[in-house]
Amino acid sequence: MIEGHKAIAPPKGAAIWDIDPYAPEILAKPEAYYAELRAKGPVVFIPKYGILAVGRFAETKEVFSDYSRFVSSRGVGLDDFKHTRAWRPPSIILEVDPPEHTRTRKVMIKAMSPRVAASQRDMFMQTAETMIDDLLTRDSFDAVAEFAESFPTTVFPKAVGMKDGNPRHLVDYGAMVFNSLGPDNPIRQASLGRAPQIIAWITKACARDRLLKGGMGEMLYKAADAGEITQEEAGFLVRSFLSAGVDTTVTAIGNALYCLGRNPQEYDKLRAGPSLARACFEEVLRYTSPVHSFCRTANLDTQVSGIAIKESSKVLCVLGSANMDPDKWGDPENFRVDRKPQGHLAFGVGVHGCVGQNVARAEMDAVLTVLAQKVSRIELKREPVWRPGNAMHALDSMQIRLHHV
Ligand code: OVM
Repeated sequence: MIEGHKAIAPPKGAAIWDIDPYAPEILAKPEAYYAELRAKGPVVFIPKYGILAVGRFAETKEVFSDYSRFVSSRGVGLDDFKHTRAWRPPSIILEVDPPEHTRTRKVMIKAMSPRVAASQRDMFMQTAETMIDDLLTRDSFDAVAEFAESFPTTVFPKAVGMKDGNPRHLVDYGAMVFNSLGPDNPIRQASLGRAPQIIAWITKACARDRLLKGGMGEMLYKAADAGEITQEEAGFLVRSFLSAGVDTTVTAIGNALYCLGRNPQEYDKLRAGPSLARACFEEVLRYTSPVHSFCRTANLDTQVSGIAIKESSKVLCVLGSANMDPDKWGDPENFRVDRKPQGHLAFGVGVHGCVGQNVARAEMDAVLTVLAQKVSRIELKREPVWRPGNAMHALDSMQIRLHHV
């Protein structure tokens, strides 16, 4: 056992690569690691953890979407739930397989339908306007703490209908959930170290009596009233909102400001045609892959691109690398707001593909549309600093100035 999973032997024909994909310097600056991973072969063996890794577009998509061979129920991080106790009761949507997954997913699809996302649009727009108006008065500020974190932690609790939305706890809980997917390294330890207090707060916040009528949280309890899920399951699905809805959108906003600050000519294209906001977001997702990797576990002996994969193998699916594969994208290194990168893997793919993507897109659409209206230039005041995360590729700090139109 290494890190809560069964270490496998190198499969015949697989490249062996002595690297730690969870080393902080790689997580902070992953581009060279992505390129080398793709160059090594379709399936690569990593001795440090006794796992496999895929980073070419085709194999990453194959492993990530084939839920019958590559299951999520054994955990989507390095821990194999068949051999190790999960650090929290597993998610009843992320960490399950069909057919169980289908029932809970259906309830979540309804709670975050395009119609629900559209009904939040005015609130998202008003918040973006107020926030950006205020930031325009500042000489410079940290885009992570004062924009990327503030926007989702303001609008998301409202969309869910939380009576009390503690921004610090929401951000820290997201970090716990995503960093727990890696090995037992200092990154994971630092996040889980804050666990007991935050878990207690999160658990309380998921209860029905903490949720306002009309929010997405209450919709889950209504699905329970209708017999689609149990009341207890409704609470767990609210927990999924809070696990997956904050850190992801915080990261996406920071990464968007990074892309647009570094590529002023692309930002000018967005200003000239604010209807590019949606396309711009997809390109930010492809180019920065906020969720850079998730695992699957082989549930049987199988093979991928001619490489034999043994039952119990953990497969690290490097979404960030697949989204930079030149065989798929041609010129992946160029950030182009009008690329429209159909089929990028930043939201995953297949039955587990991000169920909140309508809400995420509505939030980003508001942020990018208001930026394009009010801001002529996003000036990076200092070299941005990335924050190593076991599953998330996020900024730690980025001093910027927003200029008036
Ligand atoms: C959940 C959950 C947690 C993290 C991520 C996620 C990307 C879901 O608790 O269901 O989806």
